[in-house]
Amino acid sequence: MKPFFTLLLLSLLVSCNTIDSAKEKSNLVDEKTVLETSRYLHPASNTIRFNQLGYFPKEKKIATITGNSDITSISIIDLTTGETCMKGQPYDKVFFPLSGDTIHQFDFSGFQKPGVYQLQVDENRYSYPFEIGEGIYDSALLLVAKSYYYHRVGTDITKQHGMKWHRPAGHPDTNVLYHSATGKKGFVASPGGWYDAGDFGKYVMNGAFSAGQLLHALETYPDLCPDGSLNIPESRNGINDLLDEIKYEADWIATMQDDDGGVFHKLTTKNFAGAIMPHEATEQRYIMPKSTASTFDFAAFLAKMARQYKKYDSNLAEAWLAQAQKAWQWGVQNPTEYFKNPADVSTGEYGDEDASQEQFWAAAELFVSTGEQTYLDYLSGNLPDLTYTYGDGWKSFMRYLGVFTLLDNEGSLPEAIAAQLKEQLIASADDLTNRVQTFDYRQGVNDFQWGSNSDIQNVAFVIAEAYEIDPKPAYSDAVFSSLNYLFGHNATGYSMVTGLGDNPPMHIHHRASKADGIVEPVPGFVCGGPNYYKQDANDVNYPADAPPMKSYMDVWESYASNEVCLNWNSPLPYLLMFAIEQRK
Ligand code: G3I
Ligand code: 9MR
Repeated sequence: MKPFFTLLLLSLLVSCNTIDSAKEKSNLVDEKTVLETSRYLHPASNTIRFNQLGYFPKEKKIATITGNSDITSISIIDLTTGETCMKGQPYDKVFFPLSGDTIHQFDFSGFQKPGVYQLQVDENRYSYPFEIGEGIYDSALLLVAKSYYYHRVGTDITKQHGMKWHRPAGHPDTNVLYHSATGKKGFVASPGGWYDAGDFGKYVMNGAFSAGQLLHALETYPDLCPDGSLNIPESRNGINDLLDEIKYEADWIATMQDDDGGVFHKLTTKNFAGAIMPHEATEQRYIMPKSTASTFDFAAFLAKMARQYKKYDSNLAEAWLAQAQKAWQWGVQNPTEYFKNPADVSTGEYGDEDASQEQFWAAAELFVSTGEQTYLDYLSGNLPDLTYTYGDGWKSFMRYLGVFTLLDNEGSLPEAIAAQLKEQLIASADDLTNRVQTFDYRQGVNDFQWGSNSDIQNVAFVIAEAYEIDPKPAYSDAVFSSLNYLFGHNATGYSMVTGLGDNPPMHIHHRASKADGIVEPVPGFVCGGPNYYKQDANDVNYPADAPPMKSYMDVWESYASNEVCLNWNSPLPYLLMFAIEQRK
């Protein structure tokens, strides 16, 4: 019975902590909230798939049970009493093309009583335990937002803030060499910021884009990661913790601008390091050439950041805004500086031969921050297409961010533009909601590319934004079912976030997690997810003829499906905040 009480205590701890209590919240971001897996009343089979974090009482609840054999009955067992509290029957068997599985589904939406349960399928198959309650996402939000702290470059991850994942500082980046392809010589300091992913590179495009998604969460839900909630070094400095964390990236990004206004694409070694700790990776790092896309992303992010930060430090906010305007001018004068790795460089390329989405985002943020006509003129003549294409992420999702910013400041827009943007956003959300309702596990993706988990979330992000304009229940259902996918209602049976759920990834492609000698990976990271194109150089033993949704392996070697990355985490705080606000 012991694990069982632990579970009860844990759920009490989670549900008793209200979102407005920053003090209590900070206690949640510690080891007690993660990797709590020894809590089954009956041994669980992971052939029963659902959201391993649980469900809000009134949410739609669908479990998917894989396997060919017929199922006659399914019950819900209350883990506090051991008693069966609901008995039902699944729908008829069907075949799921994306996963290649035959499945039954069980709809228990009608069951709304808060508590902790296991599903029992026929005589002796049991699910993982799951919770029904209003607090299911509270600690998850904090853990996921906190993950950026672990990416910090050039500072010790302390025991106080990093818990068992504390580690020495890596990469001071005080002596970074200009790569010869920049046309510049000598060393420069460009310290701080976040590591991009499982590798140690710092890439402006992805950093600025990810920080932009996080800032959008903060702008929309300013109270959900308040000061003191994340247990980071700046906690209790009077500034929202999520904003403090984003500033750590902004301070680095601001160093990446050349004197002429253009922005260097990335700061990396020439080749990826081995599986070593950050402080052991001491190869020379380089500033790589400028690019148009990075320059516009930089402009957008710093212009957005300036608005958020001005009430805390107006001088800094003004300096960022001036940098953003200078970057804009360079981008306009250099519209086709597309980045390609120099011949001696093989780190991530983040190549993008269409900077129009970055430019649109920059124009939107600059317009709202300055009110200047130039930016409105650009926007008016360049409204983007909002049809979602898989792979829309670091390369092109930022056009939506521009639209969200404009619609959040609708009053300063000409009416015709606001109307057109709304119409397009609703059309896009309708299309995406339809995809969610059609595909196997009710996720918005059927083409699983590198980082498919970010596609799953970005689809939901668009739908959640449309809900702000037109609160259709189908939209919120689609957001919830995307979260269900992410936390375990999917063909792999994994919750896709380290430290969350009963079956999270344990062997992510993340160098510190691989090299630190700690069994549990750094928590709060979303892994890339199924990738049908399986571009791993190494031998990864994907399941035989892995269908799209099963092209995932929880092994270090699979960087094409199991790496972690800034932009795969960055939609999640927003989605969890959306869900938390909808929980009643
Ligand atoms: O757009 C095409 C699509 O049309 C085609 O159907 C599909 C399958 O061939 O491929 C699509 O392009 C893929 C693209 O991602 C967008 O999904 C490329 O094949 C694929 O190679 C590319 O992967 C990128 C990967 O780097 C390799 O360059 C990922 O988007 C990108 O997120 C990832 O980023 C890396 C950084 O470079 C380094 N740091 C880690 C980070 C995460 O892995
Ligand atoms: O570890 C690298 C990862 O961060 C990148 O996203 C990925 C794709 O560019 O490449 C990984 O590095 C691998 C390299 O490309 C090929 N040899 C094996 C490396 C990982 O062990």
